[in-house]
Amino acid sequence: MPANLTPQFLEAEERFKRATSDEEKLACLEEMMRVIPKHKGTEKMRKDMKTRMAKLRQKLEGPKKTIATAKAAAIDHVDKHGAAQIILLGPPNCGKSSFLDAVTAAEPEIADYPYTTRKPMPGMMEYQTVQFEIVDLPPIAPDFYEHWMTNIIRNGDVIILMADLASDDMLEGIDAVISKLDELKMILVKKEIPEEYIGSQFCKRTVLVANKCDIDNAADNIEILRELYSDRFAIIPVSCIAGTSLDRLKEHVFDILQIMRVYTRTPGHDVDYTDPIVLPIGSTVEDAALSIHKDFARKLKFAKVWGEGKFDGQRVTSKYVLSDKDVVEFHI
Ligand SMILES: Nc1nc2c(ncn2[C@@H]2O[C@H](COP(=O)(O)OP(=O)(O)OP(=O)(O)O)[C@@H](O)[C@H]2O)c(=O)[nH]1
Ligand SMILES: [Mg+2]
Repeated sequence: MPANLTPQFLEAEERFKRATSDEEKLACLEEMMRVIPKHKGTEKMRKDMKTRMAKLRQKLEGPKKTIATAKAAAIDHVDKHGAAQIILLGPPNCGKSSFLDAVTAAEPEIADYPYTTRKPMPGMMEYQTVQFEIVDLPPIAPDFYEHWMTNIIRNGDVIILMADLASDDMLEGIDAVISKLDELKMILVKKEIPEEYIGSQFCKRTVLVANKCDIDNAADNIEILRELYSDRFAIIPVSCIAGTSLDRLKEHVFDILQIMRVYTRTPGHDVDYTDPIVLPIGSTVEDAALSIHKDFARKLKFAKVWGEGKFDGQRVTSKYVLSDKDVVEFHI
C-alpha cells in the first residue's frame, strides 16, 4: 500500500537527515510521528520510528548524557535555527540579556551590575510565524573581549548593536564594540550586502538598537546617536523592560533580511499558517518545493497559488515567482 507521505512529513524527514545532535533527531522524529498519515501503508515506518525514538530517549536520559552533551557543546559555536541568527553585541549592562528575555522563552541571567553574561545563550524569537534565533553574548568593552565570540559573530546573519541610553558612557560603550568589529574586519551594512560580499562571513546586516528609552532624558541620547550614526545604521530606540518598539525592531529585521513567507497546503486540507517556508524575495515555486524535498521539486507537475494579485487557486508552473504570504499547493 502506498505511504502517501505529506509535504509536512517529508520536510520533517529532511530536517531529521540534516540533524546533527540526538536532541534534534528526537525532536524531528516526534514531529514526523505527529504528521505521518496513520494507515496500513505507513505501519512499518511508524514502528521503525518508534524504535528509533525509544533508543534516542534512552541514550539522552542515560547516565552518559551529561558527559556526552558537555563534550559536544563547543562554546564558540551556536547551531543555527530558524530563518536567521541574530547576534546581540553591546557594552556591559546595556540590556542584551533583557532583550533575549523580552522576546524569547529563554531565561538568561539579568543583573544591575556588568559582566553578568559569561557564555552564549540562544533563544527563538517569533515574528508573524517566522522564527529567528537570538544569541546573547558577554559584553564587549575596551579591555574586555572573549575571543571565542569571534566565531559566533562571523557565523551570525544579523548584528544587533545595542547602546545603553542610561549610561553616561553611552558613546564610549558603542565605540568599543564598533572598534572591535573593525579589528575583526567586519563590514556592517544597513540592508544590502554588496555583491562581492554575498556569502562572505565578513559582511553583516546591522541595526543599532538604543535600549532603555523608558528613562528620563533618553531623548537627548537618542538625538546624539542619530547625529553620529544615522548614516551608517538604522537606529531603533526600544525599552526591553517596558516592551516599547520591540515589534518595530522585529519588523525591521524581517525587512532587512529580504525574505518572504510562503504557506503550504496539502490538497484537500487546510492551509498550514503556523510554519511557513521562508525564502529570499524573488524565489519561485520550484525553490519552495526544493526547500521541502528535492524529490518534490523533481516530481512537481504544477502548483496552485493563492495570494494578492492572483486568482484564487491560480495554476502556475515551477518557474512562477512567489510573493510574501502566498499559499502554495504542490501537485506531483
Ligand atoms: N530602565 C531600563 N532598564 C533596563 C532595560 N533593559 C535592561 N535594563 C536593566 O539594565 C541592567 C542590565 O541588564 P542586562 O540585561 O543584564 O544587561 P546585559 O547587557 O546583558 O549585561 P552584561 O551581561 O553584563 O553584558 C539590569 O538592571 C536591567 O534591569 C530597559 O529597557 N530599561
Ligand atoms: Mg547579559
